[in-house]
Amino acid sequence: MFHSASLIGSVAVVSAALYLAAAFAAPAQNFVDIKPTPQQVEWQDLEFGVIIHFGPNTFMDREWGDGSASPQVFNPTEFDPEQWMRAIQASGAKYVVLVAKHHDGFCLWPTEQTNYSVKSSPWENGNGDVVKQVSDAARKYGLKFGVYLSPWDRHEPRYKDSAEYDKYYLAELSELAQRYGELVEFWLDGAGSEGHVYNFSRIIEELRTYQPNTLVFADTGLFEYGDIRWVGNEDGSVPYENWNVIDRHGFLRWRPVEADTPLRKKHWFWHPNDESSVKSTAELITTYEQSVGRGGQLMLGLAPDRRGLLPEIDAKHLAEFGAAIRKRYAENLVKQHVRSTGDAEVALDGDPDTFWSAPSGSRHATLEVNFAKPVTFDHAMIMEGLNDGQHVEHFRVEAWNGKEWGAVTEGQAIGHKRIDAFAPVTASRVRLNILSSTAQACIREFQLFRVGSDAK
Ligand code: FUL
Repeated sequence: MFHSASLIGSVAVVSAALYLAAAFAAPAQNFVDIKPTPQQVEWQDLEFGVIIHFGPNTFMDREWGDGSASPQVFNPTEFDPEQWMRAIQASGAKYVVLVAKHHDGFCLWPTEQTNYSVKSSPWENGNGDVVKQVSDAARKYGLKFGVYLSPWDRHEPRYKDSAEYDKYYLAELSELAQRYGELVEFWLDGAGSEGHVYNFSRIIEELRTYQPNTLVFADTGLFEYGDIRWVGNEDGSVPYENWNVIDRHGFLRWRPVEADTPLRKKHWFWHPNDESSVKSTAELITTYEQSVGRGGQLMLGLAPDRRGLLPEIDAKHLAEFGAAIRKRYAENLVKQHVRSTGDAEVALDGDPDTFWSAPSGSRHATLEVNFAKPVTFDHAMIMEGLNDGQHVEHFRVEAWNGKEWGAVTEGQAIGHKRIDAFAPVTASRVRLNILSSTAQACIREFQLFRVGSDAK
């Protein structure tokens, strides 16, 4: 009988190697395979939210409190979050994130984890709960609610000990996750945390226990497996072609971008004599078009004052901004097109809940719109259906000049919403030319507008 110890040995080595290769091989991934969760789809449809900063800093003319402020300073005299919500609703925002604890460590709810909270303040004799009142007011006005809980804590002595602080932070988060109803977003802020180690996997697991649908916002460097990513600046602007899928260490993940910026330039908290820094309607429209209009989410920072009210001027600017956006995109010229029997009609009906799919398996497609009389337009708004992933990689809007198609605007990513501005064009045939897509394109809406003289 032929027997070779060395042959048996080599077979064993080869099988072990194959076993290890199979066990450790990462699944092959491609951009086109990555899809959003239902929660992300719903969240991206919200488009615009606000983040509210209010606390001891408001009373001390500070942006970053060092944690030494006495709780006695927190004493709003006319606290009325419903007044905030009326202004927020008028702006067109769909959700509210409240800073429940900023870097100074002061908690706006009566937490059981520390006395450094509203419990120790004179406001409502220490019996008030800002988080409760704000969440109730938001829901009353049809706005979704979320929280920001600063990891960096300049007051809490346990901050020095990572493991002890993790327990403290986890306990705070559990209270927020269990007491205030459904949270749409949890904002993890990386400021001040350089060099500190947190067990975010554990912390987020705890959050998910109580809030399976909450989306976690974080800088990709702070928490790798967040659901939403920070745009990378505080200008409220997406400065790049916006792809929803990003790569973290070779793993692709759907992680849409949120672009945050304060209503008052550079200030997240309220400061006295700062009215001139409230952004104008024109500035806010630019911000909107550079965030929502680039497939991102706009997160506008609001700051109630020492009365506990949104200053009248801030409320006025919010209302004017909301009205200006509604007016600007009220008259979709595509609605005047000559209808056909084609299935593309659903992308031209003004209804983002219906969508057109390019022919199955196609990598290139066109969507044409015909008008009985020429129309003049200077803005195009396109929405890509993202449920199956972000597919469009190169597109043009083109107009027919009687002889040939000419480019009106051109780009790469479309994503949730893309708004392009250009010099006025007059034409009776216009098309969306999808030059390249990784799988068949899905278009929810193709709209055209004549915005007028302030078109960029
Ligand atoms: C930053 C913070 O340091 C600011 O104070 C503010 O809260 C902003 C929204 O995030 O990282």
